[in-house]
Amino acid sequence: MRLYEFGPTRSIRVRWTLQELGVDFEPITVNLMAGDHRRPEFLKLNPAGKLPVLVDGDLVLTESVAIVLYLAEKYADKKLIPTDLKQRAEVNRWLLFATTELEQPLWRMSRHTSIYPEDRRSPADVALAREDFKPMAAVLEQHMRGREFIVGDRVTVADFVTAYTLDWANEFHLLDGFPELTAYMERMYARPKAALRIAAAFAKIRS
Ligand SMILES: N[C@@H](CCC(=O)N[C@@H](CS)C(=O)NCC(=O)O)C(=O)O
Repeated sequence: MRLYEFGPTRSIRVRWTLQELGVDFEPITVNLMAGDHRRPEFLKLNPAGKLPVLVDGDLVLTESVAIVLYLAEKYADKKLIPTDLKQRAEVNRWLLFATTELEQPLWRMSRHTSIYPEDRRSPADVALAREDFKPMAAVLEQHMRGREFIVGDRVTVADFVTAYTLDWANEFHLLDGFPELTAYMERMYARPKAALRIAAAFAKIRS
């Protein structure tokens, strides 16, 4: 199994899942800063030119959430996805919540603060995205009261995806005022097989 990844990106979600599963994999760095994701060899794997990509035999899978679900189902004995239908539905619900309601404002903020060329960045959209994020974070804050994990009483892939997404929010100082989310994220990253925090992954590629 090969994981095409780059330190501080959404590939963290997949690396975290693989580490928790204890599965051997070959990590392949695709340096986004050097433009390696636009090279023809990589575009053959993912025509979208994005990370992460998982290659497992003849399966070439893109989309971080599809990959973590595939891994959880492939190694079902590790119980990173519930077998109960209603609990699985809850896992899917929170995966979609993380990637639509939480991630999208963060993605807009990242684009308008560091990804788009300076003359195309919109400070007004950054401000709007901050406002879009907060009520959705409040929904999760309320959900996490009295809970250790997002669904049920054991860890699932929804926790890895959400904790990474909250760490991304933390990079924008968006978790101030959300003590449950801050504590939950820190608890998740304190797990022995957790991936690196975004800041640490950035520091590693700069060193
Ligand atoms: N929905 C995709 C998003 C993938 C994505 O945008 N990856 C970023 C890194 S976090 C990327 O590769 N960006 C390169 C680019 O957009 O040029 C997923 O979750 O896998």
